[in-house]
Amino acid sequence: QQSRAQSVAILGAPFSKGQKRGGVEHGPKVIRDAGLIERLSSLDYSVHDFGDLSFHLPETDEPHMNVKSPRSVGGANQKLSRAVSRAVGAGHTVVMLGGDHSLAIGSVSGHAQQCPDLCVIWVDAHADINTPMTSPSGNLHGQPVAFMLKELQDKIPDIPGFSWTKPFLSSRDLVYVGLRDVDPGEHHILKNLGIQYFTMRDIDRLGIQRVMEVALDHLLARKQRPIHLSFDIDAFDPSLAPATGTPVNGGLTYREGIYLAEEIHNTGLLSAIDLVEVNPLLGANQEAVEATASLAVDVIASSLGQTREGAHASIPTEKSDT
Ligand code: EXY
Ligand code: MN
Ligand code: MN
Repeated sequence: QQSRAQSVAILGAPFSKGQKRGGVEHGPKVIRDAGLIERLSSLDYSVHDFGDLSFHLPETDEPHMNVKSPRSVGGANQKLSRAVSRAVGAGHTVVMLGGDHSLAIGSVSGHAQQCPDLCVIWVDAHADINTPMTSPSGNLHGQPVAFMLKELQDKIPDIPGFSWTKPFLSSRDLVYVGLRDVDPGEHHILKNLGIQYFTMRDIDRLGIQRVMEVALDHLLARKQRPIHLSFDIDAFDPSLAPATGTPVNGGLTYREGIYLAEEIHNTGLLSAIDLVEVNPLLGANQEAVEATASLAVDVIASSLGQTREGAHASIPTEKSDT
């Protein structure tokens, strides 16, 4: 049914300066420790683990207006953008392990350099679409989408560390799933730009099956195009993903999250995944951390073709068989 890319590139991005809580830079390690490489290898991919990027952080990084750690976030994303672009250009499906969600600026922009017609599915409790003006916190992990959208170009001031980037995504090529904590300024942007989004309430009403059908139709009906899945682990209910920095009650169930991932795989168009905001220092205990990391692995594996019905190696077709 679907054509599978032959190779997956794993890129670790141990970075936390898009928010205040330490520990999210250890996300790549705990996700690997939960068995990511083995799981993807067993799906028949050739897995290229490029290890972790090393980010050189400036010694001082004063806030610019309200924006915190702008040079650190800008510089890390510039480096990540180049790495993702290179990996996509080399023919890999890219799996970027965060780190906080500000990393999507680099990840999606690097992907877009190779695939200018890509679309984005943003799975998150939060919309991450504050501009530096609307942000209540100044944390850049609540703002990455604003830096991507062409329609918000005028709303983004010059910020130190960000001169390399310019907006590349149309708001109609973005869909959200899982929202339940949206700031007033973000809600205004979502409505004003007519962005397609599905809150947890929409999932309650329609079911995840219908939500994914409409979401994928919105992105793909006009044209088949590469998909960038930006998956924030806090989209899941905190009972399933406790080890994360900004948990919000009432999130995705395990089955909703896996169904979503399976449907994205079934398009045959997935080209890059971000898996972000796993913070091993925030779990109540080791068990909570391992559950969160294992959930991250399940989402990535399902997005890349792991099925609940099982699978077997392809059998040579016999001419007389129908
Ligand atoms: N909307 C809030 C802010 O902008 O500060 C919270 C953002 C949390 C972002 C998390 C990672 O998705
Ligand atoms: Mn997020
Ligand atoms: Mn979030």
